[in-house]
Amino acid sequence: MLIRRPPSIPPSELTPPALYKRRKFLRAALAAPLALAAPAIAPAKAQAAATPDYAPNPAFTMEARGYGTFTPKEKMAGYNNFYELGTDKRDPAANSHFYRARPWRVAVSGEVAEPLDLDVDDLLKLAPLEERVYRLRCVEAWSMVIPWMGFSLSALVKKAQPTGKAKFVEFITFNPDELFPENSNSSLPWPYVEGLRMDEAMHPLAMLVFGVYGELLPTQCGAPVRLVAPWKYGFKSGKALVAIRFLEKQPATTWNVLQPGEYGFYANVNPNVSHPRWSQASERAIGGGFLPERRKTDMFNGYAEEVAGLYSGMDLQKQF
Ligand SMILES: Nc1nc2c(c(=O)[nH]1)N[C@H]1C(S)=C(S)[C@@H](COP(=O)(O)O)O[C@H]1N2
Ligand SMILES: [Mo]
Repeated sequence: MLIRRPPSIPPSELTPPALYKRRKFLRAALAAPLALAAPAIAPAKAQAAATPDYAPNPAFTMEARGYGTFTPKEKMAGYNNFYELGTDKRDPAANSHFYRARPWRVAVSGEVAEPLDLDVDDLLKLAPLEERVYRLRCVEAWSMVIPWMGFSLSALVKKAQPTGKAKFVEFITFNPDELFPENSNSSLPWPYVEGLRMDEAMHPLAMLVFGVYGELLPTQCGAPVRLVAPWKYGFKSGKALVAIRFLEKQPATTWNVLQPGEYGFYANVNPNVSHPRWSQASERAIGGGFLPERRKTDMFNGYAEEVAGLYSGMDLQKQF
């Protein structure tokens, strides 16, 4: 991952937190009795489907996790890593017309009793949709606090019924050379591939995400479906997934293959293990203020209580 100076964000792009809260309240109040009425917020542009119903998970609200402020939607949707749509942080939003996120199919295959080939709008009905506020911590030492909408990846894993041989799960993004050949770039070898160990994929924190801020995912955020594994650096959270494969062996993952000395397979957020070119001890927290705040990075991005047990007995300096 390259280091770049953050683009300056004009103040007009900021959504006051009060406005977001009010919209969210409206949606919550309207969702149940008026399920068939027009949605309170217009669905994101270029999204054919209506915003599905969802409920906040009380264990993952701003208050429950002790987060002071969330990242305004406009900041989150204007500062992205999604190399398929370009390498500058502003490219993914500017190039979001490169593909349509619907209709869209996701294939589940490999070491499973039940291979699946699902339309994304059926996939999102697999389990009740919840909103969870997670901090996403990029390996480039910035973080955002974002309300994600989706459900635990484990729901899909259970549905696919992995065989005893399945030890890893591989997440594959569309290939831009095929989806939009005229606009494809060669910044990475495509497709983008990420992976988790089976026990990580089964951990309830690992989330299959279909929306943010109470709406379906904008294209630049990885529409129509992505992973979010919040205790890991952001690059583990593959966007715009077309295939999920269960494997016996550890998959070859994009950044790990390119620069194994810099990006480990595990990529657990760890303030004690520096990137060879910069410290990971602190991060720029991109929040509601005009300037990002500097904050100390937490072990496992603040989710140590939940996930540390997955790594007992491992040398996290070596298996980073
Ligand atoms: N397919 C794909 N997924 C990807 C990336 C990418 O370039 N391509 N970038 C990753 C990185 S480095 C980060 S930090 C997060 C950023 O997610 P966000 O833009 O929604 O905040 O997406 C991850 N998922
Ligand atoms: Mo990242």
